[in-house]
Amino acid sequence: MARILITSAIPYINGIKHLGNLVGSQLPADLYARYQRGRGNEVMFLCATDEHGTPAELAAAKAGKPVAEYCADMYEIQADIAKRFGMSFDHFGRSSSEQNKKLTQHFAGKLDEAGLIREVTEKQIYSNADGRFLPDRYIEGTCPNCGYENARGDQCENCTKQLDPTDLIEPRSAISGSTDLEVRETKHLYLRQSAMKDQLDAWIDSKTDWPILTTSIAKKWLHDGDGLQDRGITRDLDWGVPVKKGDQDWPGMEGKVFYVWFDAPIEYIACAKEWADSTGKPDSEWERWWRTDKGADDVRYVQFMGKDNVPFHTLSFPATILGSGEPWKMVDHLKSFNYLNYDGGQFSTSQGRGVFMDQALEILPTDYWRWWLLSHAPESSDSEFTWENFQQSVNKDLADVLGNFVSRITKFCRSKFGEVVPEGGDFGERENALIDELTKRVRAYEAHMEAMDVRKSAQELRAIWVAGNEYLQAAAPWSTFKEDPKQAAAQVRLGLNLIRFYAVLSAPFIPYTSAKMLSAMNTLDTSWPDDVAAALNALPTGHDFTVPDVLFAKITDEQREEWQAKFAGKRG
Ligand code: B3M
Ligand code: ZN
Repeated sequence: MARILITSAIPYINGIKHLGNLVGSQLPADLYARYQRGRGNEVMFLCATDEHGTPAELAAAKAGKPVAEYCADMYEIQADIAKRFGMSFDHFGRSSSEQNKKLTQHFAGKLDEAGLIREVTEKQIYSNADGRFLPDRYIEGTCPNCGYENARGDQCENCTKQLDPTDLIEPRSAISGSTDLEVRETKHLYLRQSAMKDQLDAWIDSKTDWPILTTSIAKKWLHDGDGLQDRGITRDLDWGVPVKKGDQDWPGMEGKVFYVWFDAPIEYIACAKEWADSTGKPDSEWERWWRTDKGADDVRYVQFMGKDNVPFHTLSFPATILGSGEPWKMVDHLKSFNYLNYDGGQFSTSQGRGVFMDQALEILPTDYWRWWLLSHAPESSDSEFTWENFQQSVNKDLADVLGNFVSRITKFCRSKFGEVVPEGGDFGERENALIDELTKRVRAYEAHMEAMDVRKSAQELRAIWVAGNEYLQAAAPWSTFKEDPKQAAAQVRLGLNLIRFYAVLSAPFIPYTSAKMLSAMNTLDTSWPDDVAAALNALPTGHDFTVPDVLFAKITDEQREEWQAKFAGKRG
């Protein structure tokens, strides 16, 4: 039994995620976790909310809540919606946890001991009225490029030009509107990534099986321009992990916190401790996943994320871990995704454009979305959600191919033999040909799943469903029944067994439907079809079943048009 550690990029706390976020991290990670558990491997699947930094502060201010309260509320909402999307996390943690605070401070202390932190004095904008330094996005003013009056200090939303706060004409505080701003000196900590460049470069070079999308991004940051830069890891904010070295104060850093991207990946580790603590397990239980000196040397660690997160996971976080000099488990495989676009444009959280996780489930069950998103995952390039494509894929793949198969065979059996697996003759040539084809396809499906080729896995699974349909069409038990009821019974027995077989294979993609199929077939046997012929004999003659309700309703043209119109504008 292999041991597999899986993390998904941890979603920002500032609101419910859209489907583009979901398909780039949590959903494929869940697919992989479910598949590996299905194969009998030991899995630890972790995710959390990313709760620090300016996005959290701004969102809380907008919601009119203290930031800690906002995060606690939003955590519950995100945990609930992830659960309803079928995310099978072993633990869904919070980067604001006590465990993460301690571990983040611990790493900072170790990095400092190793001489990998330097202090830098910088100039930053201070607001006298607010009594605080303002991060870039807390400063607003007129864009020098297009004249837009509400440009932010980091970027103008109107013309997209990247800005420095000092570029803005008539800068003001986004918190109070005050123009009483001045430039002040402030001290920050920098992680000396440049000193670790060769070590990181060698580490990336050793990852020969990583997707090009992943390594090319890492290599670009290592070698383009002046090469890998040192990174500021502290901020002048109230909300975050207070800057300390271990449990010691850090002179001169009072009132400052670590940068959100410093503590967020550390939460992958802290989350495992949260899991152990919350379930009353000793530290050895989480350490066997994360400490190579405590059993994690035989763990395979896989990360899932969107491409914009890759630099942090290939460089900054590894620099933190390597720099600590401690035996932490490092990532073995990093699966990254391109972007999913929405109907001719981009999904956008700030503009409320596209379909968000909560809205999706208001109109259709989880598995419809899981199937479409995974079978169209933006792997080799960006991909696009359109309502036409969604309708077509649901109606064809799910309703016509899988749903129809299940409905036809169960109803036919009920009408001729009752709701019980009939006694029939032996399998003939047609059945053996099907078993051969399915064996080849299942092996291909396993290979794609192992390789995390999400789209190819979906295509293969669909082909496996199609093969059963084609068999049923050709064998036509409804015709066979007239001349040879015994042969028809054998065909039906095979068909009913195919339902269980499909339920097991399809569970990583469509877990809720898979559970319905297993329950209709009245079985708890979810064993993986290592031997396809044996798997198609799992339900014996005389085994009871029930005809399930329709598994997938087709999306009508009216529904499609209604949703298209409903989701065309901004989220309300
Ligand atoms: N929260 C960005 C994102 O949600 C960030 C990921 C952190 S992973 C440690 O895309
Ligand atoms: Zn502008």
